[in-house]
Amino acid sequence: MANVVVVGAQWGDEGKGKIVDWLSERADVIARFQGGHNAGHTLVIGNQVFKLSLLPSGIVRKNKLAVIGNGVVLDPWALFSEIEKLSGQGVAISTENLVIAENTPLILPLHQDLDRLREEAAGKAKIGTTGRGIGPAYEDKVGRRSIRVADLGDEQTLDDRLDRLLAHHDPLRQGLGAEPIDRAALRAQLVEIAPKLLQYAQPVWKIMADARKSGKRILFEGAQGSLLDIDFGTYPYVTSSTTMSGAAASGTGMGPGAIGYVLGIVKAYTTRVGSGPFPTELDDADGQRLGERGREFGTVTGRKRRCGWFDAALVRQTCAISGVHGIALTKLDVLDGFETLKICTGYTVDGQHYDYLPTAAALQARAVPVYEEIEGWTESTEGARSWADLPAAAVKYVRRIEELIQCPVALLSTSPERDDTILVH
Ligand code: 2SA
Ligand code: MG
Repeated sequence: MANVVVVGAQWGDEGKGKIVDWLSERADVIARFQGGHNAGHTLVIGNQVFKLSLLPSGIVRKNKLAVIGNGVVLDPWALFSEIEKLSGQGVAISTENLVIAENTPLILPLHQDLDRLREEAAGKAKIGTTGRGIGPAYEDKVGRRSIRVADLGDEQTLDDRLDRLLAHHDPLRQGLGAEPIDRAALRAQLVEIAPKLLQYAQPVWKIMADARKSGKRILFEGAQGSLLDIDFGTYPYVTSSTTMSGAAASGTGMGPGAIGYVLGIVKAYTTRVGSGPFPTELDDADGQRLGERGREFGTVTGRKRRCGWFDAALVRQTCAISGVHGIALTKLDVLDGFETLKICTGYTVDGQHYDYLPTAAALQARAVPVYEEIEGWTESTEGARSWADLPAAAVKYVRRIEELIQCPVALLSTSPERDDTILVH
């Protein structure tokens, strides 16, 4: 198996968790390279359900190395509460199976404050963030004032970093009507958590290089989705990291040649959480039905997801940008029983046809989807384990998606159970 990057090809919640878990059985190293605890991956293994936010999905398997790369923003308190929760479910986490890049920037309580304060102040223009402090933490990284994992090892460095950080945050908070930071309390919290966190800190780039040299198989686990990418997503209604496959290399400290195969995870319809454009969104009974049958609620925040028809134009676009070699199509069973299905093939904006979603917000707002109708099926596809188990109309739907997105379906997932996965090619 080549080193694989898994990315969500839509707005997240495509069902990456299950596929990553399926692949992690075949990998030695499983790495997160972007995002933070805004991700929500649900794994169903036998009768156990694991909900992960920050830790790579491979952590639930024995004899795998889970890696948190420098491209992630890390909330140490969220990390330890997740570790605790998992250990309560029988998953042992130690320095044997988890390493964290020393140069990973931290998410602090002040980032969560700012995230929340800004969203409140924005009113109707809010992004609809997960409130985890992701955006403010990345701003500080790029603004060169983050506290990074390694900084916790020396109190003088920590003090210097705090000076710089608070010089920026205190006035910002003041402008939003919040109290200045209690520096002593924050410092004490950091000093307290430092030894716990530092035991996991490693030069991850070196571990990755060694893993590669010794022929270990690496799985890069993307979080969120391509349309939430900071550059290529529906800006500004995006997350603050690069969610495209290219970030796997820079987010762990490897060259682009380390990536052998890019697997895009694609849901058989479309969902999005939070605000922003969504051309194929359905406000009717069909949308309601997709949400109910698909149990479309956020893993992290429990928010109801917006639902709509499959948008082939958008997926064609994200597959191109991430260099997707093949897709895993998930949740096909949610479409069981629809008489007719629609697939968006492009858009019309002011009478002009587009085979992609234009970048300008004003054009996006006026984009009217062009639909192709396709016959539905009445049979259940839930739990199908081979191509032959699928009704002909479902096969036709899948094949049409492949044609439209110009990318082959490599895996088909027909239920949250890991064994209900069909290997197509
Ligand atoms: P943020 O918090 O700054 O990253 O939010 C910015 C936008 O990115 C969206 N976003 C997500 N969308 C779907 N799923 C995400 N993760 C959780 C999950 C979500 C949950 O996988 O279930 O539990 O609600 C995720 N993370 C970020 C977010 O909705 C904003 O549109
Ligand atoms: Mg999710």
